[in-house]
Order: sequence, then structure tokens, then C-alpha cells
Amino acid sequence: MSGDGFSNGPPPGARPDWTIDQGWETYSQAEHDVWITLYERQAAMLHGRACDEFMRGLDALDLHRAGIPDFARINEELQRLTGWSVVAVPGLVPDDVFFDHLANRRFPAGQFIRKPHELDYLQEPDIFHDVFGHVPMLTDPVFADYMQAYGQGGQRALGLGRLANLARLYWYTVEFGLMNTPAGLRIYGAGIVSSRAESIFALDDPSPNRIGFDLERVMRTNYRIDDFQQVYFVIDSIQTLQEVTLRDFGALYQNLADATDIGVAELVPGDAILTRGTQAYAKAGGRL
Ligand code: HBI
Ligand code: FE
Repeated sequence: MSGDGFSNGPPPGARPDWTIDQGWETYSQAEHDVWITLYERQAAMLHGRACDEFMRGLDALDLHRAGIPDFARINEELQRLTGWSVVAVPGLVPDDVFFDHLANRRFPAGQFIRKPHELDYLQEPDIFHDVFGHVPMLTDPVFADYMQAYGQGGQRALGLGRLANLARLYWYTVEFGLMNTPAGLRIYGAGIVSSRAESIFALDDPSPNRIGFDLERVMRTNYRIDDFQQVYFVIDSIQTLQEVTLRDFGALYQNLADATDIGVAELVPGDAILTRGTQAYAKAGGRL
């Protein structure tokens, strides 16, 4: 990604919008087996952990079959449900390209799958994170609209120089969001549902803070990309995300221009604290 958030050009073999063919027929059996291993260990444990919208989406798309899903097959159902589609990309794409896809209801998904020794952790989003993690929620009409609005907002934030604030919203909702439901705390964030260890940590561990979602608070909060989160923000329902998109982000960015950042383990006045975390995991050195 370029520093200013605007792209130079796609790598050789990719189209101008950075998409490539999925080339579904080129995956090896070993690669399909990685998908099956990951799918089976996640799908079973997510019952009672992931929110109903995610579990319904997982069923609707039938992502199991015999391995890595064929985007052409997923897209038939996804198009029918919410008008979204999945397109293949080589890996991370520049911010402006990413937002343009989302604004047009296309989700860019990594074409490659992690290696058998990387089952638990990898830096770049692969097809398992992108498709298993993100795509089920795109079958929900309200969430689908939120993602499109995020893409449109991203294009605007780039122009206003406020991308850092907006990226935190994505991080703490789309990637690491939790939901307080009548049945209990549930996961909807793709970064959590696609990770076995964080699916347990995010809900059950006493270490992280869990705080009621507040848009300005979230936009001021730093995040970490190298380990479990030290704070999770909790929405009451997907409707909370719909309300977010009705806010005037221009006014919000003006307020935020003078506001200080909030540390990942910090609590501030006004926080609706669901769990006051011990931070024991981070204090002990985290993943190390
Ligand atoms: N590219 N493929 C891919 N996937 C992402 O999640 C992604 C990206 N490029 C930029 C990006 N995310 C983020 O920088 C924005 O959400 C801010
Ligand atoms: Fe992601």
C-alpha cells in the first residue's frame, strides 16, 4: 500500500482494479484440505459464539462442500440475497481500490490460502479469513448496506485526510466486533470468527476490556494488528451499525482533529464498561 492511500498500479497479471481470476481449478488437494481443516474446527466451535446473522450466512452459502469454495458458486447466492459479490485479489490492495470495490458491493478476497504450518496466524488476509470470516455477514441486508457505506465513506475520508479515524471503525466493527444479544455476548467480527484462539479469548478471557460501542470513542482508539485485541467494542444489534452510517462524518472529523488518541488498554470517562479487563494476557507478553 502506498503511504498516501492512493495506488500506483496493479501487479503484473492483475486487472486495473487489482482483481485476478480465482482459478478455482488450480487449487491442489493439499490446499483444499487446509480449508476443510480450518472450516471444521471453526464451524463447530462457533455455535453459541458467533451471532445468528453470521451462522445463517454460513448456512446460506454452504461454504463447506469439498474444500475451497468457487466464487462463481458463492456469488449466485450472494447476489440473490444482497447484491454483493466476491472478487479475487492477490492480497492487500491499496486503500482507494479497496474502498471502490466496497462502494460497488464487491468484496475483494485473497485468492491464496495459508500453508498448513500457518493455521493459527498470518499477516496478510487469505481466502479463509476473507471468505469464511467476512462473506457470511454480507448475506445480512443491513450489514451489507453498512459495508457499502463504509466504502463510500472511505473514499471521502481519503480526500479529507481522516482515513486513520475511519480505519479504526472498520477494525473495531467489521474485523473485531462483538454483539450483546438476549442470548449472551456474540462475535460478528471477521478477524475473530476466522481465528480459533481469538474466538475463545474475545468472549471468555478476563484480560480485554469490553466496552459499549460509541462511534467517536472508537475513532479515537488505537488498535494492534499483531496480537489479540486489548479492547473489544460491543454493539446491541446490527442496527447500531446502520445508525452509524446516518451520522455526519464531516462534523465528526472536525471534532476528532483536536481530540487525543486513546490507548488500547485505556478506559475513559463515559465508557459503558461491560468487562473491566485485567490485561493479564498482554502484561504477560501476549503471543510471545
Ligand atoms: N485489501 N484485500 C484487502 N483487504 C482488506 O481488508 C484491506 C485491503 N486494503 C486496505 C484495507 N483493507 C484497509 O486499509 C482499509 O480498511 C482502511
Ligand atoms: Fe478482514
